[in-house]
Parts: sequence; structure tokens; C-alpha cells
Amino acid sequence: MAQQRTLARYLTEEQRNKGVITGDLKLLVDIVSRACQAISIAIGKGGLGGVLGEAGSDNVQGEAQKKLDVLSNDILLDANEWGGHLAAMASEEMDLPHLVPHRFPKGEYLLTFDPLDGSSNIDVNVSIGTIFSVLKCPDGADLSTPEAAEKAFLQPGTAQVAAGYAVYGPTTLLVLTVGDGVAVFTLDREQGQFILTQENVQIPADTKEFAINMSNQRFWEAPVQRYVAEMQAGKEGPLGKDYNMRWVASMVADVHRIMTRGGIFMYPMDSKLKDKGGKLRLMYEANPMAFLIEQAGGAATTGRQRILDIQPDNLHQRVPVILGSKNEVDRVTGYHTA
Ligand code: P6P
Repeated sequence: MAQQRTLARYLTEEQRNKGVITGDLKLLVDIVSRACQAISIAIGKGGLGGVLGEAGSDNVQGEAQKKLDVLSNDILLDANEWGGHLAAMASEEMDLPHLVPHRFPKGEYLLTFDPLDGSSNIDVNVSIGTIFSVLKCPDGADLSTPEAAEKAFLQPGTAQVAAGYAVYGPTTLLVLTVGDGVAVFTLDREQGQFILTQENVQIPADTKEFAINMSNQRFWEAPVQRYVAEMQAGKEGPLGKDYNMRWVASMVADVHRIMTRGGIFMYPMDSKLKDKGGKLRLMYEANPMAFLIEQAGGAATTGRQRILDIQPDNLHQRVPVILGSKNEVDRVTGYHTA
């Protein structure tokens, strides 16, 4: 049987053979992967683990937190505080950055994450996931207080050195880029290891499958109205082919389907979200997913600009997201800029 390549071996080869990553970044990704294993175990217990339902608190987005949102966030914080590889962390579930406590050494990286994306699906047993992004901490960054530390995170997505997601589905997968393509690892629960099952993922440039929450149709801007109507027109319409639709309402699950067989995912600007800037968060949803999608040959825009080029204004900034098969993303982006 061909020798299995574990995540640790993949990261070591990226470090040693290609010089793509540092030892500290290898440690960071390995630690995050182990935190995702722990989250997978907690989720897997479901009602037996007393982890379903509401936590009785709201997050910075004003969204009711699920018990697993809080537990997943705590698992990631606890796992990453002590390693000496991180300077600070930021999360969808925390208003301000979490500084590495003084009792631990600080490292050169910043970690942002959505600890449990799609948590409205937890109680109905639909796939959910963890999304993470890694940045370098700028030299001389002011990390004296959480408030001061926010500035260090406000870097465009092109500055990311790694990004990934775990999808907790029928199997638990880790999908990762360190800037050298996209690799997929499958959790072998008996070994307690992520095993490489696919590398150099390539998203088909064309697709017949789109993902959008159709209930928002009346709020969309004209370019998205036009594009979705053209897809619904099928073979007889201007796009000359019939399309299928999927909407899991877990970004991780919808993006992983696109990673696997192509497609286009849209959470576009709509009139009820205008004052918030969009639905999805830039720093720990849109940016890591955009990095992964581009590394797999896809495209990711707001409809009007490349997501990775956005200069963030604040830690919890929201943006419209259109990503996936390049030719389709280019088409609908062209409708916005025509
Ligand atoms: P809606 C989950 O809450 C999330 O942030 C993404 O994972 C998902 O794509 C989107 O929101 C779903 O939004 O409006 O369809 O519930």
C-alpha cells in the first residue's frame, strides 16, 4: 500500500523541500488541525454530549450563540495560546482580538477564525465547519491592548500566508493552502491523523451549478437579478445550458462542493444588508475562502472588486461574496462593472 502522507509530512515537505513555510507556521497549522479534530469529536457527540442548543449569549454580530460556537472558540483559543507561534487571535465570536497571555511567548503570526460556521445547521445535523486564516504580525505592531491590536489584523487578503477550513460532514476534512495550491486531508479517526487524500485541487472554470439563498431575490442588485434569471432560463436562455441549484446555508459545505466539482457561490449585496456591508465577514470567512478558491484556479470578487485586494476597515467588516468557477464569476462580475 502506498505510504500515507499525513498532514505533518505534507507540512514538513512544504517547509523542507520548497521553503514555502516556516517551522512556526507548520506548528500553527498542525495545532489548528488538532483543534479541529477536538471540535469534530464534540460535534459528533451531538445530543449525547449536552452541546446542542443555545448558549444564552449573543456574539459581536448580535447573533445568538450556540453552545458549540462557544466551545469551538474556546478549543481554538486554548490550543493556540501556549505554542509561541502566535501574537494574537481574532474570532467571529469575540468583539476584540485575544492577545497571547504574558505567561506564554509571542510569535510572528496572527490567526483569525470562524470557529463554527453554519451553526444554524448544528441542531439539524447538517454539515458545518471551521474557517481560519493566517497573517504575519507586522513588525512593531502595538499589541499592548486588545483594542490597539485590532490594527495589526487589518491587512488585505493578499497578505495571508495560510488559510483553510475543516468541514464536519460524513467525514471530517481539512482543506488547506499555504500558498502552494490546495490540499485535502481526511481525518482517520482510528489514527487520530489527517491523511492527504487530494492535492493540487483545480476548480473547473465552467459550471452548471449555482448556490444562492433565493429567498433574498427581491433585495438583490440588478446584475445578480440578471445573472440568476439567465441561469434559470436554461438551454433556451442566453447562457445556453440548464443549471442546477444548491444552498446548504453553511458556507464551508457550499464552498467544499465547489472545490470538489465546481460551481458558483453568491452571497451578494442586497438592499436589506446595505448598511452592514453584506452578510459574510471579510477577515475570517471571505478572505480565507477567496485565498483557497484562487489557489485552486477559481475567482472571488464582491461583484465589483477582487476580495483579496480589499483593505479592511475593521475586524468584523462584512462584504458581498461571489466565488467559484472562474468563467462564471468573471461573467457576473462583468455585469456589475458593465
Ligand atoms: P442564510 C452561516 O450563518 C453563514 O454565515 C454562512 O455559512 C452561510 O453561507 C450563510 O450564513 C447562510 O445565510 O441567510 O442563507 O441563512
